Amino acid sequence: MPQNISLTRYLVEQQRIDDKIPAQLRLLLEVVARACKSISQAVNKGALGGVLGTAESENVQGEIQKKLDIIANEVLIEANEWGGHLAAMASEEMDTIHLVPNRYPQGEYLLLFDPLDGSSNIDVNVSIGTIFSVLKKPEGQAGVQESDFLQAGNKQVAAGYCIYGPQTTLVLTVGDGVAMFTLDREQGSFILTEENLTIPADTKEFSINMSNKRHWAPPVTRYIDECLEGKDGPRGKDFNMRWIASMVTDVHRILMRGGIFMYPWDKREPEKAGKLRLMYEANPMSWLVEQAGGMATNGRQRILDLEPGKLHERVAVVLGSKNEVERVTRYHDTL
Ligand code: P6P
Repeated sequence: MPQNISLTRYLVEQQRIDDKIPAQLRLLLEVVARACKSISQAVNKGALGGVLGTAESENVQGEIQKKLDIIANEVLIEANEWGGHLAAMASEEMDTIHLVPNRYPQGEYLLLFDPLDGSSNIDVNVSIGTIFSVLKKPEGQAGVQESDFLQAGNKQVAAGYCIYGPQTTLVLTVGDGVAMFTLDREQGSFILTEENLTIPADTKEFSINMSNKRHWAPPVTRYIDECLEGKDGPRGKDFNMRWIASMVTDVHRILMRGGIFMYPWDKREPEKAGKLRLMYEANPMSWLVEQAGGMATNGRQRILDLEPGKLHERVAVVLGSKNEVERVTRYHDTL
């Protein structure tokens, strides 16, 4: 691994090599990274910064917002408004899209984000993160409306997350593999620490909230039961379980060492399809996982091919080590 390659140098070199990163997209990614550095500072202050606890308000999902949810959302909005690279933004924390104010130049990109995923972990000092997805504004139209955001995940031009944990780490794809950058707080810059992250096709580690077991569909119950039977059952090997209840952290573990992450369909709210959001959680994470050689479905279909009907649409998620995700799909096809 070449030493001390900053995010900026990486993006410039990637742009020079295959022009996958036009100048405006490079600017967008650098601005998002800078915003993540500010969010990391606020998260790391914790109680000392008076940023813990709830904000006495609800988001569009009907969830009580944490103070840091709102801070992170505002940091991302303010950082991205003036650069001229964006046409509009969408966030888990906002009912509808946020247009770039007329006083600033309009760009050709659409930015979607979950500003602080894993909020329930904020007050107990467990890793959380920012998830982002970049789409292009449809060609040849002046303004932007919410319907312009309703594009399948296979239309993304960039996707990534920043995890605020023992290290602050930015993980990014522009469609040419997955790169990881670790924040060097002395230099104040993200330094390339892994290129071409690869998810092993097999695993012995599953990630699911077991307390929901009685609500799952039979194929998921069968898959998890077989994992729990271990080497005495049809799988012939023992499994381990991890559930951090912070998607960005569970998915990061899978990108680093393999595994299968599941937030499946649940009969409690059948019309919602699942808990996680398609546009700014499942789509970016699914592209990252596929770019690292893994697989991502809703149990039956490739997540990146799903056509969204609304901005805050939810979806069932099964992603990670390819052979395990394929097994879950087979069980859905047979049950
Ligand atoms: P549960 C966090 O609130 C989140 O949206 C994801 O980050 C995480 O995977 C999931 O919800 C955890 O849900 O039901 O286990 O609390």
